[in-house]
This record gives sequence, structure tokens and C-alpha cells, in this order.
Amino acid sequence: MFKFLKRLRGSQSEVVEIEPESLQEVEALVTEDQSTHFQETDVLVPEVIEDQAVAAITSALAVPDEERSISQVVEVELPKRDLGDGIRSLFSSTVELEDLEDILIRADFGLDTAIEVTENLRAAANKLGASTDAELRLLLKDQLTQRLTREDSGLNLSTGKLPYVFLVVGVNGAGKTTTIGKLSRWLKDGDWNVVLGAADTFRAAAVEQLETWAKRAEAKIVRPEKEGQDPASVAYQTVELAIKEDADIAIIDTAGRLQNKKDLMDELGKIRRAIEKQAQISEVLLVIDATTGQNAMAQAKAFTEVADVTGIVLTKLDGTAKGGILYSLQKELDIPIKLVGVGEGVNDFAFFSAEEFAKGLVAHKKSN
Ligand SMILES: Nc1nc2c(ncn2[C@@H]2O[C@H](COP(=O)(O)OP(=O)(O)O)[C@@H](O)[C@H]2O)c(=O)[nH]1
Ligand SMILES: [Mg+2]
Repeated sequence: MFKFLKRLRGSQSEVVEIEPESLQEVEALVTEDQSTHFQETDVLVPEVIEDQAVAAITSALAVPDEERSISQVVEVELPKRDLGDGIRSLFSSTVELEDLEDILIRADFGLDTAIEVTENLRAAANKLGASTDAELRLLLKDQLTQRLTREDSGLNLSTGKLPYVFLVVGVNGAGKTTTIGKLSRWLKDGDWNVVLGAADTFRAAAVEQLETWAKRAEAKIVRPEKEGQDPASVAYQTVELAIKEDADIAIIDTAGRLQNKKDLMDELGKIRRAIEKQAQISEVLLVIDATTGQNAMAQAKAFTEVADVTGIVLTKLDGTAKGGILYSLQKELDIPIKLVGVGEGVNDFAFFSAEEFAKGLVAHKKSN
């Protein structure tokens, strides 16, 4: 899947995944210990040789000071999350070509796309002699997958320039804090050091909500000293703490006030500058509630005009049959969907995968 780079923290993890260059040193160690089985393709170091292995890697990667930050970074995989049953199917009964256009329009795919997809599907079905429900679902899945696929849908966690900083923006109630909570727990499960910043400083409840998630994710949190404190100063302190703690990532929650464009632009601009005094921003994630339909598109446009959004998180896909909004957002804004939320629970999110999403849309389910 995606390549992620985080800090090497040899002492606390039971399993360390190692860069290929370090393989020779580790193999030498393993040869000494004949009882250990070792597979080159899946580099897992048993606990017994872990300390030796880590020492070997560290010395193998001994480089001048200026390059040291890179040398302490390892490539890792993160625990898998999938969409499960979170995506509602477009079809409550058998797929009929005559109804497809209407169904796609009602699901917010947009008129042009609905027409094109239906025409393409009809042509493909004729060519291949496909007519059964199962065959049509499969062809439609391929059509949708093709249209939804982008090269840039992975989270930017691979530059190795730590700490990564994620800024999370979007209107109130979209699911920012919940998404940050889910993301933090998932990173923690992969042994990442996470620092959160409660830069939504206008409501005490918002800070408390982020604190609850921080506890669940065993993440450190920077909270405002008083209600209404300048969000930019919280953002600054968050990055400061992340650097001090050698954290892998800082995630900054913001207020979702969409008073007017100029105020929003000023506020987000100030937060951005505060962060960039100490670190680069890896992602500006715009969180959008999928159940708000066309309103979601209007909100997204407003935010993308004022913030340099690098990815969209589409939440509450479990609560809508209008999954086509995902396609329309990605197409109209030309910004990748990176994560999707499919419920309120800590595990109810996934990386966006065009194929999995398309599968969910054409799935044959008993109830919709
Ligand atoms: N069903 C569902 N609810 C969600 C999802 N993401 C967030 N929520 C709920 O939406 C509400 C607002 O979320 P919150 O994170 O506080 O939004 P914020 O104001 O943008 O920070 C909460 O009740 C969340 O539990 C999702 O993917 N699915
Ligand atoms: Mg919030």
C-alpha cells in the first residue's frame, strides 16, 4: 500500500520494520541465530535480536549530523482499515440499464457523468454480451473505479521530514474532531507519537471533545490557556511541543466558523504562518459532511478558495445514499479524497480506495 516514514523508536516497539539498505547487517545477525526464520520480503525482527538489530541499523546508517534526521526514519506500514459495510449501495433491486441514469443523478453524480456512465455501460455490455445483474454490477464497478482513481489519494506521510503537520479545516459539525480522533488512534496503533492542537478555541466543549479523543489515542494535547485564545498561538505551541517531544505528527483542529471569506482567510492564513515558523505543513485536510449534499459542494468551494487544501475527508458516508457527491467533489474541485468516515466509532474510517468505494456502490445488499 502506501509508504509511510516515521521515527525509529527501537526501544518501545516489539516489531521493527527496516529499510532495505539495512538488510545485510540484520541478515548477518540472523545467520548467527539459526533458530530464527527470516523472510526478506517481510522484514520482521524478533524481539530477541531487536536491540542488536537496531544497533546495527543505527551504525549502518551513521551519517553526518545534517542528514541524521533522515537516518532515524524508518519505513512502516500502518494497520489496515477498510470501508466495510459503510458505503450504501446504489441499488435496492436488480440493476436495470434503463434506470441507471436516474439512479446516478439521484446519487449526486451529476447529469453529465450519469449520462456518460450509462452510455459507456450500455456499449460495454453490448460488446461483451453482458446482461445479467452480476455482470452489469461488475462492469459498472470498473467504470466507477476508473473515474474515481487518482494517483495522489495517499496521505502525505512519506517525506520523512518530521514532525508532519496536518491542519484540519471545515465547517462546524462536519466531523473534524472525530476524524482527528480516529486518525490519532490509528497512528498510535502503528506506534506513532502524536501531538494534537486544540485550535478550535472558541468553545470549551470543542476542546474537551478533542481531549477525550487524545486520551483514547494516548496523544499529547495543547489546549488554549483561556477560551477564545488566538488559534494561531495554539497552533504554534502544538508544533513546538511536537518538535520537543520528537513526535512524528502534529494534528491541529480548527474552528469551523464560516463567517465571511475574508475573516476565514485571515484566520487560516495566520494559523498557517504560525505553523510554518517551525515546520512544513504536510496536509491541509478539508472535512466535508457527505449528508449535506449540494451544500457540501458550496462549502468545499468556499474553503478551497481560502485555504490551500491538499485533501478532502468525506465523513458520514454511512448516512447517505448520495455517494456520488464524492465523485463530484473530487472532479469539480480537482482535489483528492484522502479519507472517508463511515461511522462514529474509532475504527469507522478508511483511506479512500476507488475500487473499494465503487464495490460498495454496486454491492448487492439485502437492505439499503
Ligand atoms: N455517522 C457518522 N457520524 C459522524 C462521522 N464523523 C463524525 N460524525 C459525527 O458528527 C458529529 C460532529 O462531529 P465533530 O467531530 O464534532 O465535528 P466538528 O465540529 O467538525 O469537529 C458528531 O456527533 C460525530 O460523532 C461519520 O463518519 N459518520
Ligand atoms: Mg470540533
